[in-house]
Amino acid sequence: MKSLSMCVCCNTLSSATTVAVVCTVSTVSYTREVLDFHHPHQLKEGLECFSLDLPDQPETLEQILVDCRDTLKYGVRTGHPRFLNQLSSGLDVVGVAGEWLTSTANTNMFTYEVSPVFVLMEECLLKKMQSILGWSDDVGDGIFCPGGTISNLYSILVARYHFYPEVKTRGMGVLPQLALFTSEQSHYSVKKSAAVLGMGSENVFMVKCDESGKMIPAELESSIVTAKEKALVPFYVNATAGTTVYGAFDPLNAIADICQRYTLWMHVDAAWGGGLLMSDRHKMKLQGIERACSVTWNPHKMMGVPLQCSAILVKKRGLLQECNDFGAEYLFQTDKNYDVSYDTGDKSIQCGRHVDVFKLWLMWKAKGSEGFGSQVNKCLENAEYLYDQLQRRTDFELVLKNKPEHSNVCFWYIPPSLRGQPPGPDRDARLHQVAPRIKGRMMEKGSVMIGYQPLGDKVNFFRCVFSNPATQQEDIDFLLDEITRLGDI
Ligand code: ABU
Repeated sequence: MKSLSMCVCCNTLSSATTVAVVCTVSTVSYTREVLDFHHPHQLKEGLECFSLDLPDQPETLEQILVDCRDTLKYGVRTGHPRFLNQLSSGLDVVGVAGEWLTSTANTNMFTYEVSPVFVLMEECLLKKMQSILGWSDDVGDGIFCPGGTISNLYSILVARYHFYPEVKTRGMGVLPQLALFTSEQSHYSVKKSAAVLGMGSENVFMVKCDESGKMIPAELESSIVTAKEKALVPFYVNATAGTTVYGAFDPLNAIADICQRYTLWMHVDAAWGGGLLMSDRHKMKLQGIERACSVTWNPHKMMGVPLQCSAILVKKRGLLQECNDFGAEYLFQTDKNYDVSYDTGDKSIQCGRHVDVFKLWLMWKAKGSEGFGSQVNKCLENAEYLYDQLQRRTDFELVLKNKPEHSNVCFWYIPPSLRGQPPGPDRDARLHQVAPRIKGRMMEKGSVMIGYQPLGDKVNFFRCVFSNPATQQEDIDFLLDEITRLGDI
């Protein structure tokens, strides 16, 4: 089969003969860096033939091509196997083709009338994802939306509507003071959504986690009791399947038991961890997800779909529509010549909605479910390899002692000046500066990219995440050697 392949080093397309297009091309010696870093003022001032200024007169075609080349040149090569900075990475050639075709179609997801094929593809993908979650055929609904934060926001919106449908028309005055629960390691979007939806971020209870970053069910229960004692009304629990920093999986069955006991809406934020459902080896880490009332799952993370591609899945069919519909008569006429239940746009809080489904559908066709499973396995093997290497080396310290559950690996680099120094505030203060300094040097050199952050009482540490199946063990060896080189300057 003749197919296109994307060069991860220079972002160019070329023709290649392969059996199946599965993932990005990987090479061991790279001709391009991950990035060619410039400070904002340098890019704004303009570089060589590249200027951000908008002309009054049209540019030549030659200059337009230079603009395209330079846009990639001064951007970050997120498809590079050494881009380990973000949960979304990689460059899947079928996904890119899907994105191009989507732009060529240039249509809108709101009605079947203008998106007949894409609307049916969305339905087909949502059903497939629901069956992977373990939901039965007669339940389930959902919508693709712009990212995990918005998917999580939808979960709170529909949960509130489920318990208090009159809020849609009568507003906040009909509500008691509601309380939400999420782990202290969960994504900040839960607090943000509570603020956006007028519930107040202070009414989000941050439930304590164990040392590996998992929510402690007993702490959840005692937070619920505390909220009730303060005359708040608990209604929503967010459990996380794959936390952003540690990649931890909350104990979903234990949380579901508590939600059942207190009649609370259980949402699972599987934006990051949902991809593991595609792997027979790893899907058991999400046991209990079938009991959730709603789930966020971002195929643009672990499944390598080009940004953006995020789904909110809701178990109660019809709830999204009831919660959000306003039946604008210029768009959602009820006397159309087809089954208007396929005008799915009124389920959304948006009007116009980008087509995010085609690239995922096309990739699923090209890889099959098993292909996604292999990609996930490869990324988690990379994480294990990094974990093993870190254990062997004396110049690094793991943040978590146990084998990673997801592809997140967190660690400190200990520069020679700190080796042998006893633990304490002085060492912590100095260690806190190490990761940002090395990261700065990394970016200026452009050789590799990896994230860092403090967390709880832990000073800045590196977080390496693998979601690009093109990353090889050589890249991981390079990462550690490069940190050592840059850290010892
Ligand atoms: N929660 C959005 C993705 C965060 C990250 O890439 O690290």
